Amino acid sequence: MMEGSVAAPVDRPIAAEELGRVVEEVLAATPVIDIHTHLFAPEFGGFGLWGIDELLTYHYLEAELFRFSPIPPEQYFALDKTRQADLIWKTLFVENTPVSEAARGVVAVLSALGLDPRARTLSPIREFFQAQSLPAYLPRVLDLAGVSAVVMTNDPLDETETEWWNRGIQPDPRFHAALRLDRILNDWSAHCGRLAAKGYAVEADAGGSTLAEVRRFVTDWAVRMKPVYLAVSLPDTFRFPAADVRTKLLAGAILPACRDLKVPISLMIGVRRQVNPALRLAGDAAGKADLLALETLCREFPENRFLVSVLSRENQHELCVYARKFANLMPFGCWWFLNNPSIVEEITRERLEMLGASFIPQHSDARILEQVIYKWRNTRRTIGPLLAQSYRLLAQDGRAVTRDDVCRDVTRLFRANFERFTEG
Ligand code: FIX
Ligand code: ZN
Repeated sequence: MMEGSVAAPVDRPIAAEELGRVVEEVLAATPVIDIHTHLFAPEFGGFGLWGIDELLTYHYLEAELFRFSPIPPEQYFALDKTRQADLIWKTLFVENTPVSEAARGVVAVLSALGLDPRARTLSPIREFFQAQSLPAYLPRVLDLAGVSAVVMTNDPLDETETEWWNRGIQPDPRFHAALRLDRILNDWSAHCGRLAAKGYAVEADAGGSTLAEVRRFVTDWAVRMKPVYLAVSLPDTFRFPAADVRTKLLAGAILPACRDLKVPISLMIGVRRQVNPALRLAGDAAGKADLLALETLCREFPENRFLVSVLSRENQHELCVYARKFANLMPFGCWWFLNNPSIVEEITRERLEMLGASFIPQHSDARILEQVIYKWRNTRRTIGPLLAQSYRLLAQDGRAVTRDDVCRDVTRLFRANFERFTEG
């Protein structure tokens, strides 16, 4: 509660001039479910990234480094993590002003942790992080971010990750699994041999018993991971149906497995992987997708639920239109290159106008633990005024809102829509 403010009675209509403050208070007081991240529960050991060197070598900042520094990518990637972070700090934060979204995010994290974002070198900042112990530090970071639960990205064909699962670890209950299918659905020819080697009778052309066996593989991993959804990122060229293995596997194995498991599938559509391979993780880009594929999937598979994010700004409005047509479609997030206030504003306004509070506004996509602090601060700061403006228009049209209304809507947007869409 902000100093000096008196909470309005929950059933009293909120005066127009108070709406901004009440929405801000409710957003600040409502812990969110972060439905897509690359974070790992602490039980995964070193898999979970945190601290200043990881924050600075985030691939968003690496891409920005190469715009300011003449260092060739291969020379940069040959440096050790500490040297890489030193170079990014010097280039983006000392020699230049950190005005980009990702650079300002690091400043926000350091300030939230009581550290000096104008430090000339990283030594004092590194000392702080070296003094942290994860069991006490992790809840502090999640509390600072106002995050109560996190969904991970878990790849059953990543040998280092599966080693941890095979040890029978039980992830911290705040961390939920999402079973990621990119290698199967986007690169079957390169990975079908690995399933065969694990005893699944699959074939390169997806013939024979492949569909049943892929379904068995997914089910076997779902028993271990207990995923809240299955997930795949898809290129801008994604078509459905198409005369390809992906169509066979999606229609004949993955969607049936989702129905068996009673979980949605998350489709993240529009990524152009490795347009510049020299930049490694920073080498991906975005492309406008043909969402006719999504229309076909939602219509032809009414028993399946589709949790969908699209990477192209140009696809956002049609995603809203499709969400009006299909109740088994849940739009979520302002993904990756869209997670900037100017675009989050545009996307969220059109979603509120076309869908009311029946969508999931944001996810962090955080790769490093402390990123949730700035990504969720930005989300609250950007979306709060949009929600207040919706209420202002509603009041002008004859229906004022109460604090109860605001609490209900914020809970639905940042928690309940996801909980309901993923319940079995
Ligand atoms: O496919 C994905 O999950 C993307 O979010 C990532 O590949 C991407 O690197 C990312 O982290 C974007 O924020
Ligand atoms: Zn992601």
